[in-house]
Amino acid sequence: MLIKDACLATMTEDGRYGLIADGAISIRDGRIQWVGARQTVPEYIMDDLADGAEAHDCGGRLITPGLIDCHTHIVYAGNRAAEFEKRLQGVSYQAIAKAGGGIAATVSATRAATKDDLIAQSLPRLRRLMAEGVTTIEIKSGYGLDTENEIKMLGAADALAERAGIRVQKTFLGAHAVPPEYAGRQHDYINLVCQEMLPAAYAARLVDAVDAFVEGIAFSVEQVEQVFDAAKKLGLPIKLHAEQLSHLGGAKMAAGKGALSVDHLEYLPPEEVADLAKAGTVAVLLPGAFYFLKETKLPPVHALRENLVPIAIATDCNPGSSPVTSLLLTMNMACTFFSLTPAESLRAVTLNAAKALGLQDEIGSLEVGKHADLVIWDTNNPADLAYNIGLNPCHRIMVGGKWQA
Ligand code: DI6
Ligand code: FE
Repeated sequence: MLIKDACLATMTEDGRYGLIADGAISIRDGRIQWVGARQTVPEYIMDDLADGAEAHDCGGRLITPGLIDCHTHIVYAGNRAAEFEKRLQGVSYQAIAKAGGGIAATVSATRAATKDDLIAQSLPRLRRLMAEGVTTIEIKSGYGLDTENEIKMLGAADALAERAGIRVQKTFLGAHAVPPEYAGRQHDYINLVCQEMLPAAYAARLVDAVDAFVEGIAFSVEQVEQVFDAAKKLGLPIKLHAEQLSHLGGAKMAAGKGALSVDHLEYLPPEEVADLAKAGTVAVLLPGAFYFLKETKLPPVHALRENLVPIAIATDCNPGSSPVTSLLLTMNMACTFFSLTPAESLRAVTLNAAKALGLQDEIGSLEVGKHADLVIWDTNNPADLAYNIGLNPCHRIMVGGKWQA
């Protein structure tokens, strides 16, 4: 297939869109076979066209790589609107968690749900993201907190991929919170995560990466090191929720162990940014959670830029701290709250988001050999994606060379 008369944002150049004004892309076997200016389409592709290959005219529209939401908890049951009301009356997120609400409330609802319930409740959220150009999503477990329910969540994530025609990366987040039956026995729970839950989910082929939460309301750096060592034994990449509500040193530890990404980072001191740079760890910023928790402490964006740490952004879609199903709005928030440029925000949901998942050789830019995951937009200006609030210019999406409804 040849897609032509398009403005391409290839995202292959650092800090810029890598624009090709009158561009064309040829696709073969689900991958990008050639990309460049229309006048330079090679002979062999023109021959394929003459032999009946499909041609698609974009009418000058913008094409970007498919968007990647690299940090979500989209599979869960119920919602926490009542908790939102409490927080608006001045009760803090941490106080609600300590009183047995918060993540624990979603754990009860998720345990009570069947796998089919989880799929049915999560599908509308997933479709909403896809309608705005998301072609790859990372989905974490972490609301099951026992072997059976963590596997149920990851199985639902797998089923959603099939159902919706989207790429899904599954992340095991058994060390998200201490489940009620292990209250006061954190150490025993971490042993269960390492010795039973993670190996079982891995054996079921449901784990692409391992995540954890270092925080006062969750786990200590030492406990999470144990989880990461168990992940390493299985050859699995690691990532971490770190420095979201306080500075505990999780990001530094994770980078030291070669983490793919460290996520949130509002409380990361600028002097620890060099550790991320040295390890090639991606900084994943989550403006939806920053906004919804009314956080005021900003992540060290300037230091991340100075140290050339790749910045990704994601919705963090979850019922407690970021009930957000718009990656375009998230890009807008990254610009307004965190001072990213629109070009940085697009890179943060394409190539850098791919890096955060370890998939930078497969997706995230319009380059020969990568999967043909792309979005056609009803605009010719890539800055429009981060600029508009609530207007969705997505015209059509393609995943692996196939148009999606
Ligand atoms: N940080 C978050 O923002 C989500 N998990 C985490 O560790 C929130 C999870 C929730 O409140 O349900
Ligand atoms: Fe999260």
